[in-house]
Amino acid sequence: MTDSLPYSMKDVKYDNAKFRHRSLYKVINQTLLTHKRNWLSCSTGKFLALVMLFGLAYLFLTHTSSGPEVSGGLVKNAMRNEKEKINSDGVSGLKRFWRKPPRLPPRLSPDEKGGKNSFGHEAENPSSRLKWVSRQQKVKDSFIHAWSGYKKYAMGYDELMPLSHHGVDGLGGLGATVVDALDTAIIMGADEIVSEAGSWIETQLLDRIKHKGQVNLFETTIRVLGGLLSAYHLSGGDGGMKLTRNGPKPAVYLDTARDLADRLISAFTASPTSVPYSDVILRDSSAHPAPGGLSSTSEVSTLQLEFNYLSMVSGDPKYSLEAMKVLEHLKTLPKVEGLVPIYISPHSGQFSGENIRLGSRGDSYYEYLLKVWLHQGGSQNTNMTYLYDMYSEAMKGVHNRLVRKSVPNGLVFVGELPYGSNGAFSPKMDHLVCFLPGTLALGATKGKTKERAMKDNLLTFEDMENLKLAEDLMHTCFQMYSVTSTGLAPEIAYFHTEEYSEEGLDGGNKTSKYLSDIIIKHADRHNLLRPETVESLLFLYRITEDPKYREWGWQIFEAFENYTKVDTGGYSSLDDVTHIPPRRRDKMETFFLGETLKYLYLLFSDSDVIPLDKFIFNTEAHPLPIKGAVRSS
Ligand code: DMJ
Repeated sequence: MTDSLPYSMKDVKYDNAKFRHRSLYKVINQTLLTHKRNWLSCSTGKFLALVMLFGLAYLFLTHTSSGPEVSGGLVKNAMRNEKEKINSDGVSGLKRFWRKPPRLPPRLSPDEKGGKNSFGHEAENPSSRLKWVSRQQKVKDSFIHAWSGYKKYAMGYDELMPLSHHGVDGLGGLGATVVDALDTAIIMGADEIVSEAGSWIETQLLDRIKHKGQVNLFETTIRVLGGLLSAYHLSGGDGGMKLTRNGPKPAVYLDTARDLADRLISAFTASPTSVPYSDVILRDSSAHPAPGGLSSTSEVSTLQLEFNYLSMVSGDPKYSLEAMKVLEHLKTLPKVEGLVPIYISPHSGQFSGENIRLGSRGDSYYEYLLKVWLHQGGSQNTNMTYLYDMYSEAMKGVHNRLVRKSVPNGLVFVGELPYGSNGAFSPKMDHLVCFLPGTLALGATKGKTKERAMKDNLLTFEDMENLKLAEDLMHTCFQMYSVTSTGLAPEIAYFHTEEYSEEGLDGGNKTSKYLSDIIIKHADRHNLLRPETVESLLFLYRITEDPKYREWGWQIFEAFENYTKVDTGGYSSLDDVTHIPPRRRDKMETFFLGETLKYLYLLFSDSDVIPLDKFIFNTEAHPLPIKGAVRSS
């Protein structure tokens, strides 16, 4: 090594220091420090000392830190980290000047990777990172705005009516928005909201649970029980992450969850079969079937993540035992290539009717087959293999029976079989089906990146097919937004096929290539601020690392901002997404805070915030730690 080389031996011995840019000052500094001679005694040494003095003076005069400070939690930290990262590439002051280079894990430099991953996606650079950090902050601002409206006009009610400035109890009166929003606030570092929501839960919720009447088993489990359990873990319970110091002790969330579940469990025990009743009367812990006697298939099969986790952390197996009986029973019922009707009878334990779809009443049956399996340890846990088998068979059924392409532009969509496997195919797709791309991607790589899973040889042919379907469906779900005048998706879309077309029912965005592929009927033009598309964007982005999914999420977020934000606080649903200005509906659904904004925030965050291979999101976006995968650091 010659004296003029700009690296000390110490630098080249580890990490990728040789790829890092070195400033002139650092070069001189290290040359001087590593030189064995008494350098001040020679003229070159004196000259270098002079240069160094000038350099130090220059640093003092020119490098004071600048740029706007952003307040709050993870965003603030990320902004700070960003500034540090950017500064560390250049010259930023005395402290950094003397600091030893950090010990980084061995990593390919962007140069070495050609700035791309093996799928050709650009590696994130510091300025694009900053862009996402600031977009993430915008999502947090929206969350704060949504909460401010709720707090002002509807605190303690289930939902906000943002136009009339009222609250409404559409979910039984357990303050569903408070509990649904809490873990989003924890993840975002919205400390004030964590305190407000936490103290409401501590002082009010138990009393509500003891005295309220009828609630729906499914809605209460996914929103309230799921929200409490996730808050319990994220605030440090169960050796959890302790993302917040605000709010009550984690035990408050767990005790409340337990009291609630002790009442909800009557839906299982009161039923003559393993299929629970749909409704519970909280105050006397009794349960009864829904008015028509039937339960929704998705509802009875979307309780297990929450009940299993409660058993894990409480040490009482009864919750898990009751909830898992449902899935064990569903395993034994006849299916059409894994696909099931959307109704089931708690009296007979049999499916009812023939209507098969992945939209309303069917959706999260398929989601939980996969997620409960993953949550219980995936392939490590052989007792649960039947769940993965049911999921895998059902996805083959989706490929074979429900997937079609639209004309003229070939959008891949998932339709319905309203009259069963021998009946006609309907090219109807609920926005709810847009959970599927995310689930398919998760099922393919089990939460790892596609690159990692491929390098480790983990992907089967079936996984690759499912991943491809996930990407195709993701594109379609995004186009359901892009074809409308507002840039927001309708509740339901139909697809133009060889067999089916209707004139004059397009989304209104005349510049969209897919205008005639997607048909939107008048009755289906509303938007309820639903999360499914941004949920899947998060999974697709984290798994494929393709930045286009983030850009799509940003476009959707901007459309929400443009058309659903209410000046006085909160966000509203819309009557018609094809018309500008869209007429507003006086309702802010709890899942806008619990899911939509959380998924957008995470889409713009680093992938190690609530990592997909350590957490499972319940169907209401409440992350629960995978068995054995998460311990506090
Ligand atoms: C949420 O309550 C859940 O995501 C559920 O699985 C489906 N419906 C809403 C959101 O659209």
